[in-house]
Amino acid sequence: MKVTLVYAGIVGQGFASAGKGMDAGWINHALSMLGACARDAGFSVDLIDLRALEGWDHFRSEILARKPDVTGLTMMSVDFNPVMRSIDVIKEVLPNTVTVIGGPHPTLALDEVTSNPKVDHIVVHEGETVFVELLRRLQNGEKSERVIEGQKADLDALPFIDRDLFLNEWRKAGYRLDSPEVPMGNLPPPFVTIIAGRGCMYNCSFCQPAERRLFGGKVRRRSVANVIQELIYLRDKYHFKSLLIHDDCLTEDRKWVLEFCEAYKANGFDQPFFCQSRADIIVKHQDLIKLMRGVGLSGMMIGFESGSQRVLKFLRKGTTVEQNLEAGRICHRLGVQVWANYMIGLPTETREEIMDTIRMLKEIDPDYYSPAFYTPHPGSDLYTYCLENDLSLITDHDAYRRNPTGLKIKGHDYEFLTYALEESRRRKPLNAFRRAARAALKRYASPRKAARKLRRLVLAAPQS
Ligand code: B12
Ligand code: SF4
Repeated sequence: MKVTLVYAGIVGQGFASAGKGMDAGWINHALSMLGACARDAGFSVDLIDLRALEGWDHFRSEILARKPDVTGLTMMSVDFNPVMRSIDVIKEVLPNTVTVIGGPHPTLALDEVTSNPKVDHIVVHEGETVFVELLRRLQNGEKSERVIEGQKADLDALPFIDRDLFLNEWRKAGYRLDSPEVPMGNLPPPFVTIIAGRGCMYNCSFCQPAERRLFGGKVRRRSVANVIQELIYLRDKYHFKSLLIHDDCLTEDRKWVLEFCEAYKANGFDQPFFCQSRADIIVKHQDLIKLMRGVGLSGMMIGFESGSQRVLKFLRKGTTVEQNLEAGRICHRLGVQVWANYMIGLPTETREEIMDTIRMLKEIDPDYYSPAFYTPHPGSDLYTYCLENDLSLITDHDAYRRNPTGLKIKGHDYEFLTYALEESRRRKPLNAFRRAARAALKRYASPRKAARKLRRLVLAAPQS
């Protein structure tokens, strides 16, 4: 039986975007995992990535060419429109092909997906076991429920995800990088993203309880040995030179991280890596961050969110403004790059509180700015708050992007938010000068570069 997975994440960069930044240059872990599971169970699997196609006509001809018996699509809330359009195309050209959808949106907003009769099966929660079971049933001509409840996977028992499903498609579309994914920040290629666990123990109101509903209340992490095995496989196969560990908050489990650092070094890895963390953890566990830095930690994506203590409390972030500032200082001191995630335009937020966030960013002086206009995401408590208070301005799923491209909720002035966004990214002159000086020093005065230059001069000198 032929299974074609379809990745329809084109709301950000559109068609023909494969390889453009993290939005279009990163693989989707859910489909790469489900593909590996189906392949291991003996099914023939391929993948269509809309980001590697020219448009809907191209998708139509790809579906016709591949003639799948079953298609599997993943859906975040923002992917709703392109996923549903893909389903329309699939049913139009191959009416007998079975369509299966899973992912965060079907799990968190099931009714919106069940209402489309062209969707044959919907998997909620984790899909590995039930997807393979569904394929077996379909192959045997057996019936299956329309809405299928997923099962928590034993993470160590799962196969490693199949990155080639994406990479091969991108290469067909002209992707030239010798890298499974497009590097973030200043990390060198080849670059890979990996996921070591599922779930998050924190309770931020703009996120939870969605994460708990997706993966359960308890964080599950793969064993260190299993993650290291995958890294060895990735080193052999792709010779990766950097990576991102994309867990929601890798540093929440100190014991795991300590064991990982030891094993990473012991197995000969020194590739720089990024991970996600929180300000309170960085402040409380400076020694851990130092240790991570010692084995390759290059940068951390930190959810600072706001420079107002009242707003942080409203968000149930569990951190303080002082911790945000201190976390920034610690990272700078240790040479860990700071990728600052923060939001403006939140419910109840005042202009003065937004200015507090701007002031905080100027103090933190991050290496990378990742601002968002607050966007109410289905499944979170703050989304419910926005609905109850008639605040949401979102009328189309395409707007479920946090990227600052338009107003998401009532009560804010778009012009002011746009100004605030620009201002939050303007460095203090002294910081800008320090950075420029450091970059120049690195460029022209690194001992290695100076030695290389000297060697070139010596070799070029006329021999007597
Ligand atoms: C990696 C990641 C990204 C990457 C995505 C790379 C990519 N190409 O996929 C990047 C950084 C680009 C990204 C961007 C965004 N992301 Co994101 N991202 C994540 C993150 C951290 C991990 C996702 C992941 O791979 N998880 C591991 C896999 C295995 O889990 P899974 O996807 O849920 O899949 C399992 C089940 O859902 C199910 N399943 C999923 N699909 C299917 C399909 C079938 C057929 C079946 C049977 C089962 C099934 O089975 C899978 C295995 O068990 C999650 C948080 C999280 N921890 O999951 C957020 C998350 C998915 N992102 C989120 C959001 C909001 C976004 C953005 C909208 C943010 C923005 N910039 O505005 C964008 C949208 C991108 C787009 N599609 O256009 C939200 C989604 C909320 C929602 N209601 O949809 C999450 C949950 C974070 C959060 N808590 O807010 N993201
Ligand atoms: S925002 Fe981050 S830390 Fe907070 S609950 Fe969500 S994943 Fe966890």
